[in-house]
Amino acid sequence: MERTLVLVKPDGVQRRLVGEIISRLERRGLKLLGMKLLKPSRSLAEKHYESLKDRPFYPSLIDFLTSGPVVAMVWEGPKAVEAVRQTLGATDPLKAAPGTIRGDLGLHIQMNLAHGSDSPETAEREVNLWFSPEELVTWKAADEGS
Ligand code: DAT
Ligand code: MG
Repeated sequence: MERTLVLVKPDGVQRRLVGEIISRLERRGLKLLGMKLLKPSRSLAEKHYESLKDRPFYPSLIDFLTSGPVVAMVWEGPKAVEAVRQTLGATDPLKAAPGTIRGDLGLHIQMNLAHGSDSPETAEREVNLWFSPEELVTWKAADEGS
């Protein structure tokens, strides 16, 4: 089993697409372990996108991520990292396949609705950055085997 961090970015919250995005991840078969709404601090956003700090769009990306509330979530499942990235679609919504969140709901590369960790290692770092261990719940679904 893998865990991965998902953020509904400020554009997704402002467009009232939180439920739509959660619904798609639930229907994919992933399990929700933690969720909260918060307006990220600059420091949190900078740590989150640390690996992109030399890219020209980085200042604008930090401004965007801190511009309003986001919904941060941890989802679990087999190959959850890859499954979430597939359900999100390509970074640029114009290149994202129809049927994906970004391909169906977005047009703008920065306002691309949601974030998903890009590897199991990144996922571990990001889950620990956004959540404390007490904020994550381990539970068993009725349709899971023992
Ligand atoms: P992803 O969110 O698909 O993992 P990423 O980690 O490469 O993509 O980039 C993080 C975010 O930065 C991305 O969701 C949107 C923004 N971004 C990426 N490439 C960009 C570009 N060329 N111009 C503007 N924003 C960009
Ligand atoms: Mg990324």
